[in-house]
Amino acid sequence: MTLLFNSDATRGTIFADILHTAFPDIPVRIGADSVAGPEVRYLMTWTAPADLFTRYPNVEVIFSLGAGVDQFDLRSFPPGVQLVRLVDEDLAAMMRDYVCMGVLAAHRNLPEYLGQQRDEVWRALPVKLAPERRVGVLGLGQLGQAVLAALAGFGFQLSGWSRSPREIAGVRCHSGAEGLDAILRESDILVCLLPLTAETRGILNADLFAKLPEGAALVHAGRGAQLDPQALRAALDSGRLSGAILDVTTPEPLPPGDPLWHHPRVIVTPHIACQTRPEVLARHAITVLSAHREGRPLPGLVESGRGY
Ligand code: NDP
Ligand code: OXD
Repeated sequence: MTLLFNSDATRGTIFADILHTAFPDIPVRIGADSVAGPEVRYLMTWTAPADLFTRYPNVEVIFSLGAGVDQFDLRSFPPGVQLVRLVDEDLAAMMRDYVCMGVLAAHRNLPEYLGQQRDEVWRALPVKLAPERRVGVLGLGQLGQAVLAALAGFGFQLSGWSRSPREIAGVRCHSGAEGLDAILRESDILVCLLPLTAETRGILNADLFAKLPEGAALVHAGRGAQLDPQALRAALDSGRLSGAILDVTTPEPLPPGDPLWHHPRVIVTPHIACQTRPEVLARHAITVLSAHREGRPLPGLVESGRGY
């Protein structure tokens, strides 16, 4: 019946206190060494050891400590073990803020101006109004939709892309492999908020960059393995792309000396678009555990067939 919070004690203690008020009958243990594996029924973790299911043979629900679940090998999940990703309004709000910052930075030529500042160059570039700029968002899930709702307030022309068809007011929606070219054609600023799956690995590549309008910019907050960094550098150097704001890289941390650190039109942040606070993790766990007890579908349930 135990819930194992397999992460740091600082967050774990706050998490355990909040969870206890809702579920006093579920003991929370913090850290992998704090409990015998067979006692664990609920596991909250970011990392997924190779021996996950021999170590925790009685686990029923695994909670990812984030929205992404690409660290888990879904094919290894025994029948009946459910995986949930983090779904929460605070997470969506953090991503909304980050992507708006990135889109506005690209819209107002910040990558170029930062390069100019380093070179002590005082040179104005033409200014466009938001309605003259097209922003395309890859991924129309909890995060993509929150981002689009906020970007609408600036007046950008908006498009989105998902696996299955979606309808979002004020957004030109495209879907499936056949919809990808269409969104690329109409994205002066391309935002990537896709989960990492077999289909999306390496999707931000030379082929994709070639289909964007000349001088487009990239805001990437999905997963590092979706981006081909050499293709990005080539596209920036040839002028096909004007700038990139990257929150995720491969590997992470980006190693010292990696060319992306010093590219004049790249802004790198250390995977901080969203941070998972213990209060948010507890709120999410309470929602999921309530659903689990009542036999309802779990919020954020990952479908192994789709990989996210
Ligand atoms: P969701 O599962 O809610 O949404 C995923 C979206 O991507 C859906 O619209 C889905 O389509 C679409 N999608 C998936 N595969 C494909 C495909 N092959 N082709 C087209 N569309 C596809 O995820 P979230 O919005 O919660 O999170 C998205 C990702 O953001 C996470 O998986 C994680 O990698 C990243 N992330 C990064 C963070 C950071 O700090 N940088 C923080 C949090 C998340 P459909 O609607 O048809 O299902
Ligand atoms: C997440 C992340 O997936 O922070 O939540 O990347």
